[in-house]
Amino acid sequence: MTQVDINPDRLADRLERLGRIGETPTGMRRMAFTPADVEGRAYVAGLMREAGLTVRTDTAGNVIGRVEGSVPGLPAIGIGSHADTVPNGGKYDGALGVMAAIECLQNLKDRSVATRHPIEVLNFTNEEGTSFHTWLFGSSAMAGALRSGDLTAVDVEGVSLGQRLRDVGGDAGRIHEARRERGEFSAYLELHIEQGPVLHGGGVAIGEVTAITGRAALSVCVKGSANHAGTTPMPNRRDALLAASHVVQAVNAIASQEEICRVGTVGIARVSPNAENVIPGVVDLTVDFRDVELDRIAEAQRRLREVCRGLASDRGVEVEVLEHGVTRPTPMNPGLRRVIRAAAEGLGLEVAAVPSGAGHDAQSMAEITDAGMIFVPSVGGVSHSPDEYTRPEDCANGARVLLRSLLAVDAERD
Ligand code: HGY
Ligand code: MN
Ligand code: MN
Repeated sequence: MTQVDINPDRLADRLERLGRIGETPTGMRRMAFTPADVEGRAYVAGLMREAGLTVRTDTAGNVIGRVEGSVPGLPAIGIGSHADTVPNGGKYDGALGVMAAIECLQNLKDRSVATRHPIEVLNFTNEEGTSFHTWLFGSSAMAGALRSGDLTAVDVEGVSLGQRLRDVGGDAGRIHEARRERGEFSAYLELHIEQGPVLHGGGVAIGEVTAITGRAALSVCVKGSANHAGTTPMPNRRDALLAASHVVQAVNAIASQEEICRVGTVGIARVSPNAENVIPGVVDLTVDFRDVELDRIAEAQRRLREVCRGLASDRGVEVEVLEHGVTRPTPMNPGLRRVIRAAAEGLGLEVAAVPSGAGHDAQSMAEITDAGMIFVPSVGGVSHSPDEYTRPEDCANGARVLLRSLLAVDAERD
């Protein structure tokens, strides 16, 4: 078999070029459906074509590059990730998985190596869920796992996700056409930065992911009474932000003190009317609970609702808790974990089994095929920040393990 490797310099250069699309002084702002996202998609599609792939965009806006296999009728092997970022995010989250997947196919093409299976490189839409509470959007659509409200969710400008989809070549009216059936893929592999401290802290080169966390995404709306900050006596106030501050404390305590679930975060707080001389009338919060046990996520939600009921009666405010979606914890396929471990060891790289505290498109793909994930170290465990960094040699190691895993899966399956 022709010795196939990746080109580390080309991978690093292309990651850097993608990292300049949507780059701002405060970090990456290539959020889904923005002009930067559209530009990033065009760059990715061009590289897919250069790697000899036939490129299409499905009705969920997923950019899909495909090359046929040498054995007719085999299901595809999918590899990929996402190119959208969180606001003020980093250059590696998602981007590494997409760029490395293309790098693998570029090398197969350059060395005229044909795989038995068709290969599909997948760049999923709106993995981060920015603006719409709905994460893993494109991969959920592919897996037939969209939630009822996903397309009608509106952003702060009142524009629905369905309308934004048109900006990236999708079509909400035909979203069902993005669905792929079980059996269309033989396996899905995703390379991703760990986004946590384990690998870098332990000096370990590769992570083979054991399972991906579950998550509940909620919003809490606290309604009090807007009033004059100067003339309203303290006892007469229905201060929505004061009440909301107790919700923020409770979300933190549910995870850090009561240890009901592993982590709890309030990421967004919108105050209305948000004026320095007006007592806040309405506050909208987002709540993100995560754990590898679904019942602990459910218990965290129950506890939050209990706290909110207490606040409503004690502070004379209205509190509404809305669940946007619950994503189940997802174990990675044991056979693919073995393939990834063997690929890393075959390259002389130390490998550790690690859970994922972040969500990934692989957990959608696990609904319709066997899914496996490869992690590489995040320096200092930092992610979703402009300080997110993974060393070029670690990016190259990850891409090499992805390529070897892809070839192993191609050789041994079907
Ligand atoms: O939020 C997450 O875990 C992922 O980065 N979308
Ligand atoms: Mn990601
Ligand atoms: Mn992310």
